[in-house]
Amino acid sequence: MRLDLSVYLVTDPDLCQPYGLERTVKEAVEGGVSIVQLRDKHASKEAMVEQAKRLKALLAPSGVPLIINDRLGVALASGADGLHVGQGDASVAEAREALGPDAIIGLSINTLAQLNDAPVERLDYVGLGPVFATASKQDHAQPLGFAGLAALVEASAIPSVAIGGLKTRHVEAVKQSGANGMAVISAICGQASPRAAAQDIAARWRDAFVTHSGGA
Ligand code: TZP
Ligand code: MG
Repeated sequence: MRLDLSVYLVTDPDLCQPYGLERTVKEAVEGGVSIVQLRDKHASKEAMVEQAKRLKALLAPSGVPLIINDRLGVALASGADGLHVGQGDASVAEAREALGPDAIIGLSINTLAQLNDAPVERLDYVGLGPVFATASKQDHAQPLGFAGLAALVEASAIPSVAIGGLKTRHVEAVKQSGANGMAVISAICGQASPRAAAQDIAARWRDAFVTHSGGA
């Protein structure tokens, strides 16, 4: 299965409240989200495994992969398609060993040094950010801006997805940076219509004209 990072939905249990997690994800996928990450900093392992199984079942007909944030044990127990880890989380080597060669594994990157240290041979993609400051992540690193994003995209040997404060109006600039996709929480979660928001991002991504020669 080809990895499509173009419209990458990261969920947040609070921000997805208005419609609930499952309806938000269902509508967002109908709108054109290409990959979903279940992110929950506070749920117990058991609750997150159950949530992941429900999302996995909901996503199955669409073929959209489900990625688990941080928790290798949850990814293993739920049959999710992969894991996304941050700099301080489970090691990529351990995750690859446990999840096997077909799992989708991503790593968050904020600096060139982190990118240079990344075990890219064990990774499928890197998440580059935050592009902008955002209220959706408490402890986020220094924002990169589009110039910083483009420099990291250029330096990355593997596909990348931009994240952090990105809204529908940023789609063209993100695509122009050479990134393979745009990851969002609040531009979809909590919007009046998650379906319409996802549709808008997906259509703009598809139609955006860019002058770069293409990312990894
Ligand atoms: N990692 C870096 S920024 C961020 C994460 C999980 C939050 C992105 O949320 P939003 O609402 O799209 O800014
Ligand atoms: Mg993390």
